[in-house]
Amino acid sequence: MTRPVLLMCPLYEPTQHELESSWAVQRFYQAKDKAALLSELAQTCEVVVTAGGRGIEASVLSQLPRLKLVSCFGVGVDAIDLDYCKAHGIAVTNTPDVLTDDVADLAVALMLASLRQVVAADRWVREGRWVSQGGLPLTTQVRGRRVGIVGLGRIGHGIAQRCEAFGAQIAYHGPRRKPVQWAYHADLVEMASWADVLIAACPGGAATRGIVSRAVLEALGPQGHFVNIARGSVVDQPALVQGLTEGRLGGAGLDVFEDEPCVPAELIALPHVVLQPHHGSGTHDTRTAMGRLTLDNVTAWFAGRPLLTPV
Ligand code: 8YV
Repeated sequence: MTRPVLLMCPLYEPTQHELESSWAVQRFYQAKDKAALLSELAQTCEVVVTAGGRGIEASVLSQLPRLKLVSCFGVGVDAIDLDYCKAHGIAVTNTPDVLTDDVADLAVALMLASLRQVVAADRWVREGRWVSQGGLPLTTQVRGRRVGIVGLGRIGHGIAQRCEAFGAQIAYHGPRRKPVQWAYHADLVEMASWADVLIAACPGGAATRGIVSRAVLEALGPQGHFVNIARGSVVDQPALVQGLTEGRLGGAGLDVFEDEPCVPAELIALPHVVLQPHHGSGTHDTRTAMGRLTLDNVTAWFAGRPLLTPV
């Protein structure tokens, strides 16, 4: 109970409860005087816990000269200043694997929702249009569609397997070819020209910022659908909004945005876009498993044992 832990943001409630029962947790996000809290912890705080969306920036890290571990509740560590951590010998852990299935499931759900207009069809029934106007205008089949996956990591791989089960054709883009049966495209514009559906599943951060560019979206074209379960930063969001508004892109299913939780009003107004509040990993099962890993990494560090999932 004596070891201090700085908590950057609220966590899944049972995880936070266990963290706060085990260690002397200080809630950064509720501190009125953040500078005073950091200076109080400067000589004692060795562990920070944060989440994927919040991360931790160099201006906070630099106030904690004794820091040894940042344990992240989430697989994406793009909001953590990894360069600073590396340069100062601070270990970073995340929660890979345990969320792969849920995030891949949501990607496929968004693809189906976009192609089959699941959300618009729900509105059609609720608004009485089935009675007044008849059936929904016809939609697009998944079987046989060409699905291009941006980033064939664990989650991208899970998406590819699921799409294959739906009878889609699969290709992928990433920094390097992998030993898989699916077609590799080194050029993302080229893959987007081939694809009917483009699914972003790559990590966020500087290396992928804006890779789904205006040119990529143009190549996907007016019949194309874009799905994003990665990070808002990987797509040129103004170009995405413009493409969807002007009918130069067919549809989209989006779980992540540039400036969460703010979603551009233009996207909210578009009936053929399916929007989700960044909850790819948002099931009790997965959040419980993510919490377990986050806590076990902290415990391991305090006990002097090897970290479970170092980045
Ligand atoms: C969030 C995610 O971390 O794992 C990631 O990278 O984007 C999510 O799982 C989650 O919302 C917890 O904040």
